[in-house]
Amino acid sequence: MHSKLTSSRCIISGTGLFSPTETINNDELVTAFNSHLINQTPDMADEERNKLLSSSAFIEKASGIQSRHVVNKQGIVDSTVMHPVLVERADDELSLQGEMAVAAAKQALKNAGKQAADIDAVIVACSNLQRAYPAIAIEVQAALGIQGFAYDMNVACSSATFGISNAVNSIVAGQAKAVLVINPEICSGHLDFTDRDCHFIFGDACTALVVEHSETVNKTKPAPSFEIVDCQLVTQFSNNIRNNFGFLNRSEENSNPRDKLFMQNGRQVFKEVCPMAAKHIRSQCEQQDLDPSTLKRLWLHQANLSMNELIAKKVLGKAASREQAPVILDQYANTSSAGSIIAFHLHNEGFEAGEFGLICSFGAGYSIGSVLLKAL
Ligand code: CO8
Repeated sequence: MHSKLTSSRCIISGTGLFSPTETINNDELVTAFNSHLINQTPDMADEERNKLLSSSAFIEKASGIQSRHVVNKQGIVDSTVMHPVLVERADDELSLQGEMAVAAAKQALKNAGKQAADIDAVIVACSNLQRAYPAIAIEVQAALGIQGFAYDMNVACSSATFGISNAVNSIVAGQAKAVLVINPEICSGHLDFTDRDCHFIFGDACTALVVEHSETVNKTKPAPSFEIVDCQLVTQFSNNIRNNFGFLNRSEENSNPRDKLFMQNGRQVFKEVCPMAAKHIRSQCEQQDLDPSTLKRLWLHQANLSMNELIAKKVLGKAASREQAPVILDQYANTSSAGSIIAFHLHNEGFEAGEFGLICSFGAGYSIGSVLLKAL
């Protein structure tokens, strides 16, 4: 049982990031894509085929992405394979997703000045879970030696912000004093590297945050503290980002293998999600009596550079500098729910006490989650 805490202020007290060591730049990815296309279309006239080739120039212009971290490079850049190649692990070994989660979580614990014994809940929140059960979160809980409870959850790109909101609710409800929210995203596993429209979009990474009660924060920890002032969540059904992978696939006869991987109508997503996200943030600020132009930093979901520039401009009322709206998608690509947290982890410096910043994720569902933070 927990001792009674006197108020219910929740703090992000430390963050962690695990980046796989292997990276693929646009040229390497495009070479693999184009070689695969040439191998698949031996009878096509060059003139016809040239129209179907991918290009680094397009990728950087359309998305802002230059490179991405991946859990396995060799399989992805081999034009005869075109997907990550992984070795299946025995049930008594730590899973790959568990391994990424443990690495990011250890860093977050260190930055928060916490031990495993100080944590009483683990939430693994991400777009793609490696297995149905037992929960990756429970495996991570055991690997770290944490007591209490753990569960997995999935709200696609908004998994981290919805996870933070759940952590706050658990703390306010008295179920937990300190929660680890972990986002192990292996997006390369669910990406069709032979589809020109999306082969460049994603990368792999894992982030972790310690969310805890204000009264338990370690005063000598290395990381800055941010109070969670408000979490706002919204969802609105859309088929524009969809993945039909699921446990009934085996039973569904003649189903299409392509839609068991990531699919999107990117243009439509862009058009619909940008105004939704900007309106969402502005209305959250209004409810908090906060002028959105005074937000010191916007840690936005990292899917597309133009999308972020547009949203930041609509929120702040003028074009945002890289300092105001940090960009990490150039080096990480879209890491789904980890993206906004990577931006927060790498760019949370320079705050005076009382200044505000905001984490906002947006993506499949559609789902939007925004977390208003005040520097302490
Ligand atoms: N190389 C060269 N040309 C290309 C390529 C390529 N690789 N791809 C497309 N083209 C061509 C097209 O054929 C088209 O040609 P034409 O004009 O002749 O028809 C032209 O380039 C323009 O194509 P688009 O209109 O598709 O290009 P856009 O400018 O719209 O850019 C983007 C495409 C980058 C996809 C852009 O639309 C975008 O980023 N949209 C937003 C996407 C987004 O935010 N999605 C969120 C999804 S993430 C999420 O929610 C998490 C899901 C779970 C993750 C699962 C892990 C896998």
